[in-house]
Amino acid sequence: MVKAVAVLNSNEGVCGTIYFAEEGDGSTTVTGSLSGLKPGLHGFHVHALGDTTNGCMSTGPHFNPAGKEHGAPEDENRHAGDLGNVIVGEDGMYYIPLTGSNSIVGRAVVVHADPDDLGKGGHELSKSTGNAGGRVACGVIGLQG
Ligand SMILES: [Cu+2]
Ligand SMILES: [Zn+2]
Repeated sequence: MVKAVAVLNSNEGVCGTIYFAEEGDGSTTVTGSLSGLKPGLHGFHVHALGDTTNGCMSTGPHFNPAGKEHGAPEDENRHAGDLGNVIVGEDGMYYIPLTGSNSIVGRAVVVHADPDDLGKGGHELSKSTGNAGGRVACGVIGLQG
């Protein structure tokens, strides 16, 4: 099993720790906790760059090695980094590798102010970002022993 972790911080009082564990079948379990978020759904993505020199703004767009449109985690046409929405207290399983050429290690996990419409909201940003609003907290994904 390969494990990774991201410690999320923000200037807005949101913080948390997200754990990734890749199993032998290639699925990755995402667990962890976030505090300081307003109740409801919040867009939750892996962004392409592990660069937080300008806070969450410098983490780039959604991680998208296959050049697809934004979508839901269960969609065929989706960014690899599309993890949907985080509901505080709920853990999920995804296909996001921690090894190989499409590894998310060294990239950033970002939580947003608003719900991700999963590409179906009809907004001009739906097909690129899910119109999930501001980037309220983020953290670089690093390997964990
Ligand atoms: Cu995002
Ligand atoms: Zn996306």
